[in-house]
Amino acid sequence: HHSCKILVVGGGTAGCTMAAKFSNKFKGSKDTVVIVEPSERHYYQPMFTLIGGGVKTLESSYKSMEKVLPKDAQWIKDRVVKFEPESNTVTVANGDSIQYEYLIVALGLQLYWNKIPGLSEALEDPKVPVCSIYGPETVGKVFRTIENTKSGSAYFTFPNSPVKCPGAPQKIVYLAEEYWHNKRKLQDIHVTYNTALPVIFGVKKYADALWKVCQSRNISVNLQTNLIEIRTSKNEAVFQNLQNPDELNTVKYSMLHVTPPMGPPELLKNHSALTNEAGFLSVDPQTLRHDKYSNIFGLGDCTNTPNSKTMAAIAAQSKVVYEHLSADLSGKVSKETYNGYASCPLVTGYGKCILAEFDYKLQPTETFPINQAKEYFAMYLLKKYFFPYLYWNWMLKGHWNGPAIFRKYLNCFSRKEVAPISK
Ligand code: FAD
Ligand code: UQ1
Repeated sequence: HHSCKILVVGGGTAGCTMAAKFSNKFKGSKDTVVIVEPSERHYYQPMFTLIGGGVKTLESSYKSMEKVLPKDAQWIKDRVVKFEPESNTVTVANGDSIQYEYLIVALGLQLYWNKIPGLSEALEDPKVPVCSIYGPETVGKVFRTIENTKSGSAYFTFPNSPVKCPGAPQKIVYLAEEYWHNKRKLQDIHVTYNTALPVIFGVKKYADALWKVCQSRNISVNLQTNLIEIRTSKNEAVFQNLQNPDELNTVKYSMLHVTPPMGPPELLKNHSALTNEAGFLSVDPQTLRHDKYSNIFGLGDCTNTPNSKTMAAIAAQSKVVYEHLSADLSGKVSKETYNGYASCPLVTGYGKCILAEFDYKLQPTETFPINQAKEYFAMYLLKKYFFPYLYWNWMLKGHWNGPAIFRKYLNCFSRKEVAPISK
């Protein structure tokens, strides 16, 4: 039986960042901050896109969990199996219970591979040209599959569910297309992006730019088209027209890149007092405090807030949770609010990137004094070199709250409309 002041559940992006912020605050007292996290490895998931494109290695995407979790926090290497918010207790798999004063829930999203019949078997079979950048255990097959594709129809999917980094399913389309272009294979390969969404991207400014990218490169885009089955032995994929659900369309693929359905972790779905109907943790979208239990906060991919589920969002959210929880501890009230900021570096090729930044209202909230809907080499360099550095060295150590503080100053140099900074 343990007890602590602040219990952090999940040691991924959001959990590790929060644990670092509070360990920095309470230096040296090991039972103040406790983290429960079962994994041996901590992955920088944005790297998976570039691994799929053959630009980076899997080894460059992770570090051992022990090295990244803050030294001044206690790590319990186990998984939570039960929440008892009425008695401020959680239970872990080995049966131990942990009592807390404050709980931070950062469980991320779960990938539901099994929701698509045929998918898991197809991914595991090295001879089948079906792959996915979404899992650490699946991403290694992606670039090999792209290299081995010499003709036929290549399909890329976006599922009918919330997705982390909703730009990633199409970034891999652009990398694969450019790879085949450079290898002079494109006359024999037709590239199609089938998305369950009614739009190519949620923010109009960037959607307009992405439509132009697809048109100029002959990439077919089908909206409201949802993958529901894979028939591995025949290289067939079945898509459903979401506007007319009776209409099924079977296609033959020479390559299939799947973004799997995602949702809240099973564990949260079993605790309806903590979640909304879909199973996401119910928090106030401005303060990230739980709707019902005032000593619980949540951030990252597991919450019901309607921002785009990205690391960039977590950077901004982490400051808000930190300020509110710290204010509680000292009997004060914080006015800090989260405006839904999220960012998505939309890699459109080897050396090109549209850096989308926006808020809850889906208004562009750009950091740099240029039109970020354009493709830039500099943004690609940020994605490839700077963001990973920022992540491991600043964010996971509790020192990165997103680019909001730069936005105001950098935009002094432009005449661009700037959305107000949440303060
Ligand atoms: P995670 O980091 O997924 O962490 C959840 C943690 O909870 C895990 O460590 C897990 O082991 C742990 N856990 C699960 N169950 C339990 C349990 N029962 N008990 C205890 N712990 C548990 N974001 C960007 O900003 N820019 C990008 O370019 C970008 N690209 C991406 C590309 C891809 C292919 C992917 C997959 C993601 C990308 N993202 C990007 C999104 C980003 O990686 C996520 O939004 C972010 O990592 C989510 O952080 P999190 O802490 O909420 O969840
Ligand atoms: C960001 O802050 C961040 O978190 C570390 C990312 O995750 C990898 C991002 O992809 C982006 C784009 C940001 C936003 C940062 C700037 C400088 C625009």
